[in-house]
Amino acid sequence: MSKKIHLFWIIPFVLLSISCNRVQRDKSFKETQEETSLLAEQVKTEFRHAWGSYMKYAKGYDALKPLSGTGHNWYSRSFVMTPLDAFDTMILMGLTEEAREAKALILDSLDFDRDIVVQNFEITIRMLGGLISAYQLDGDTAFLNLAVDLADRLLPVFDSPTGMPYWGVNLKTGQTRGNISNPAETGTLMLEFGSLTKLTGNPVYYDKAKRAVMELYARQSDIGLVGEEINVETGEWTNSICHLGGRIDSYYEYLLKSWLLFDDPDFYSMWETSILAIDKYLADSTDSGLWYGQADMNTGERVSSRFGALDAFFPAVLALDNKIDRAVALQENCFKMWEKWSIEPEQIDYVKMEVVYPAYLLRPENIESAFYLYHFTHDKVYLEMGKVYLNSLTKHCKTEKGYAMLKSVITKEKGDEMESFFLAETLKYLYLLFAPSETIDWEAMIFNTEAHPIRKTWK
Ligand code: DMJ
Repeated sequence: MSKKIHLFWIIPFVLLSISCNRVQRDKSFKETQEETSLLAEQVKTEFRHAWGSYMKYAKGYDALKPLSGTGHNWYSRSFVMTPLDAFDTMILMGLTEEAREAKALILDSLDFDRDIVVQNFEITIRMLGGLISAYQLDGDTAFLNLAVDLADRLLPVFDSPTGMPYWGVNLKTGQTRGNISNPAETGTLMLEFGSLTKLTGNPVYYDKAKRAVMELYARQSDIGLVGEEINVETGEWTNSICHLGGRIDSYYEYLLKSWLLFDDPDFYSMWETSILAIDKYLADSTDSGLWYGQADMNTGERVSSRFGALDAFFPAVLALDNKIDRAVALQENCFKMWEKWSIEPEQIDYVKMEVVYPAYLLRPENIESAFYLYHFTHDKVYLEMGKVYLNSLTKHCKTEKGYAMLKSVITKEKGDEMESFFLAETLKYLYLLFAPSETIDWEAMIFNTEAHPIRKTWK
């Protein structure tokens, strides 16, 4: 009897509290949704400000100089790098008019028949990647034709004795330049060249880019690490420090992503052995949590506790490989690195928590990792991080004529540069963090290292 009375009172109470919780959850979900859509709109507004400034002060140039209000080209003629890098962000943001402007600039002025030596890596990730994603999103075969023309002109870079690419090539003559390269410049070509093979049926692009990766991987040390610099003619390492920062970073990123995009098991086995060595020798569990430092590729001995804005891509890669706990732990520190100076420096010493190199170049990686982690965990902490990133950018980098890099995150002095990746990556990832999850079809696409989405359905 007493049990019955008990249940009589308890059950309605439980039901009531369940329904109250649901109401609260629904309400807070709705509030979050309303807030995130406002934030997504705000990012679009900032994007329009940056793009509008480019169109006003630097139309037709590679990049905007946001303090002087002028344009800047990488080489003797423009490759309209900003419009090409920004085009797919406009499509994802639904900015139809801006996308029309960018498309006209690209198709009216881009041709690669130029007597200019270009850097293979940057041209591949920004332009070849940009053209492939533009073709897949927009459907205009003019983008694909440009991509094929560009890739054919870049192909001579692979004609080294080892098959690892030279630093650069003359787009008209095919003359190559620069025998000292690094893992990032050697191993970050697969998504772009491989996709072109899938889209054209011509195997040459996939085969050459894959051989370059395999040759590099074959030269990793006995303990499974790579160095920072390699001679592509002799195959000898000229610098033996291993880390996750610039010159190595996207080599690791592409081992995993090439597996995910092409289902080619060779890439997964290279990634699997590499991540074991990374976690054994680079990972550093300190009092302040998880970091990844620098080690000698042959001995595994730690050589420094440096980490920076570029290394901050790694939580995204860990999350993509379903290593969520490590990704969460590392992202916590990436965010600390951002918060401590109200915006992240290029490099810090994570043991002393001191700045090593104070610039902020409008880089995306910290934001990119928060975006991946929000997708995989749905933890609102990443939306909170997103708000901080957005506030820091508008507070410290926004100018009347665009967005400017910082020469120092300590003094907040601005520099006259707005890299095209600010529109390709930084604002794209920030927007996608707040945008509805359906904006991206995670099953069907992979972002290249410049945040150009590549669809694996090959249409
Ligand atoms: C971009 O060009 C790419 O993300 C590259 O992998 C690293 N550097 C910049 C952004 O920081």
